[in-house]
Amino acid sequence: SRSAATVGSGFQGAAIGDARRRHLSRAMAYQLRHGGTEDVPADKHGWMTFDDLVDLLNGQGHRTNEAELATVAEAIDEHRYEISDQRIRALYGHTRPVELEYERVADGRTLYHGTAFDRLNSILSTGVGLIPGRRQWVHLTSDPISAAVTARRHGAAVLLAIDTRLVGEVFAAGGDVFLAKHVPVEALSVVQPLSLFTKNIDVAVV
Ligand code: HQG
Repeated sequence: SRSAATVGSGFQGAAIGDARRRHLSRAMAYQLRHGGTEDVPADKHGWMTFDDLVDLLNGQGHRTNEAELATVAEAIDEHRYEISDQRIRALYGHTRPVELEYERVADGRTLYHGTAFDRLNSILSTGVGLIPGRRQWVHLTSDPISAAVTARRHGAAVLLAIDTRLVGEVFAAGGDVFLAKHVPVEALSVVQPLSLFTKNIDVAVV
């Protein structure tokens, strides 16, 4: 991936602590997905200039700069952002409408979605399935562990598996994140957490 120096000001990706990185990434994601102002806009494709994002974040007291934000956005396990031409955008998670072209996947893979136990009735029993809510898309992942981590933000966690053969269209958003406009109930099943580890248990027993 591109080095921070290509967008920055000679700050060559200096070390940044994990806590600071997570803190900044959360603040960046918030602005790029939901925030911005009339003075500091994102365009219809979701792009914001680094200058504008730095101004926004510094206005909130983050004391950052373009090079530090680029370092955060390009960290090895960070897939939330895209950088191009002195601009940055979030790749998923938007509440505002944004024109972003995703690659469709249609290989019938199993994906996961973590949710809260107290939402199951609304998701399954009412027959609604998974809907985007405030966001533009339903967010799915190929990684059951990261789905479980997401679920914990909402309360007592439940892990759902999705048979994507039964979902209209699924798109890859980067990293292990996938998007759909709707996931029908037929495509959903509740995963018993232990089943994720069955292979390991088998190995241990043998
Ligand atoms: C739930 C993180 C009731 C849905 C993650 C979820 C993700 C329903 C909540 C990304 C429902 C929406 C997005 C229905 C769906 N009835 N509840 N019919 N259908 N829901 O925060 O997926 O770390 O908007 O289960 O990894 O939790 O920020 O979506 O609980 O990719 O980069 O409605 O955010 O990525 O919650 O998270 P959210 P999410 P980052």
